[in-house]
Amino acid sequence: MKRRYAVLFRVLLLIIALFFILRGCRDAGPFIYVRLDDKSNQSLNTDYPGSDIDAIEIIRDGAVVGTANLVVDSHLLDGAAGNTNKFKDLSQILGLANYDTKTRKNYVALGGNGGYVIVKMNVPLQPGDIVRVCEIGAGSGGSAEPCTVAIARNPAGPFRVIGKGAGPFEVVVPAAVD
Ligand SMILES: [Ca+2]
Repeated sequence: MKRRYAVLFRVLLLIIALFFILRGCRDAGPFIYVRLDDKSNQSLNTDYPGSDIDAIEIIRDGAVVGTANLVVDSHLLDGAAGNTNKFKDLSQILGLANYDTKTRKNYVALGGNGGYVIVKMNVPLQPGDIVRVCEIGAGSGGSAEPCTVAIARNPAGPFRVIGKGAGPFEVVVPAAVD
């Protein structure tokens, strides 16, 4: 009987150890995924409903050192009921900002509250880095629509929200992100 308890105890210890090892693997490594969640509730009866994202850039020491290079997940909406979002080309969020003020193209519209996109950056984020979200604001012929910025080590998360803004805006990667 005692022996059986000893075996059970060891199995239990093994399970606990495995749990912590697997958890460590799941959430280790640098922050390299960025998630934008559309928080807008207006301008939803347009061809470009919600937050209009041209690019996500990483700025370090005053220079752009990285951009989004892969869309890993997204949920684009159509805005108001009966409306159609004509800017669903997700490739437009990749690379450097290239919004064309004449043709008013080269961005993706998230579609309003509930729309989101998750991208992988080509450079891991470091504390102190600036994440610049190039949202097409009033200054570029659109209207500024808010979205939140969250970062993660893995595409499935967990994601930590590090800021919110509308129009072109910047958030700093905090030193203590765990
Ligand atoms: Ca673009």
